[in-house]
Amino acid sequence: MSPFEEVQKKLEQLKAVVQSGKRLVILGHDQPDPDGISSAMAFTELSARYFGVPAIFRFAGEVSRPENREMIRRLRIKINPLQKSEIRPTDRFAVVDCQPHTGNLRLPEGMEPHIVIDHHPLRKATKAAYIDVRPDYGATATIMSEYLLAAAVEIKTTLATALCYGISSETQHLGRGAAAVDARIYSAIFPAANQKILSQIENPNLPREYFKTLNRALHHTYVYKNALVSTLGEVTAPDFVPIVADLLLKCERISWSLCIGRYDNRILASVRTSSRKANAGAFLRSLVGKRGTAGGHGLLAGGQIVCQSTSDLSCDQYEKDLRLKFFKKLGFKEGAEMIPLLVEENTKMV
Ligand SMILES: [Mn+2]
Repeated sequence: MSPFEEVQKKLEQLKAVVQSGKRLVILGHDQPDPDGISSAMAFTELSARYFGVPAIFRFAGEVSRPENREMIRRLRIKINPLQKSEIRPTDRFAVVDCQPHTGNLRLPEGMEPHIVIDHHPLRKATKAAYIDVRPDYGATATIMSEYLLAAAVEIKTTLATALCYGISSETQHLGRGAAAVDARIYSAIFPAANQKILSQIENPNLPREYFKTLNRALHHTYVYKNALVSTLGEVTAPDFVPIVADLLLKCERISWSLCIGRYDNRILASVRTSSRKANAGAFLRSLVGKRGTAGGHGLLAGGQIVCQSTSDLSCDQYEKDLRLKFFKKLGFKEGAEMIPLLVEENTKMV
């Protein structure tokens, strides 16, 4: 019995949907990350080689994490937004590594995807002819790699390198949220990857703005018990928000971090936790409420609130509310004090 018997059945169902169109258009979430990018690349290959249907992938927003920029540069990956003019009536649409109507995916107006492949928990609003959502997988890149392996499509060096980085960055080297299947699939494709490029991607040069933002972050971080909040103000790239949230979670005795930044008339928020029982996605959605959107999974989440302008006073209020709600949900009592990360004496949060 083939280890991929289940996946082969899925391939048959997926084939019918892909082949009902003349071309497959694959879309990933905004501010594309390695998991989304490599998943889209894998699907493009699967569609062209196994289903015989040409495919393209498109992403909105920019790639700003230094590692991710290094990835698209070293592997020569082209990231472009979907233009209305390039859509054809015979296209089929697939969404990878996210789900529609979650606020981090720009779909053409009125468009519902035909295919959704993701590892975030299934959302009620998600509807498509083909849905493969596996929240027990650490990365969508693992799901897509499994399809390629089951279809016996050769995984060439560039794609293997992208998928390895997709899986490893999403799971912090097969730790965070990873399952046995992630390690198994990673091991299967790792020999085909370019290990030197993988290492270069993981250790990129960092722009000066990174250090400036970090400086600001450290000076605006407040701790209460096992939780901390960092407020960045305006950032020059949206990815600084999750970068800082990741970094500050490494602080000893901290198991929850929230980072807030402002970019393009939006408040961006990232939550990280090391608590295995937590559901960071639902947690951040409850913080943001009806004012914005948020999504994620157990240990990490991202969200946004659109403001008229980020210099708007209501923007300050939203940020204050987010910080207070975050601490309150984690047991903060009125009148207790939040302590700045960098100084010893108790100074009230501003
Ligand atoms: Mn992912």
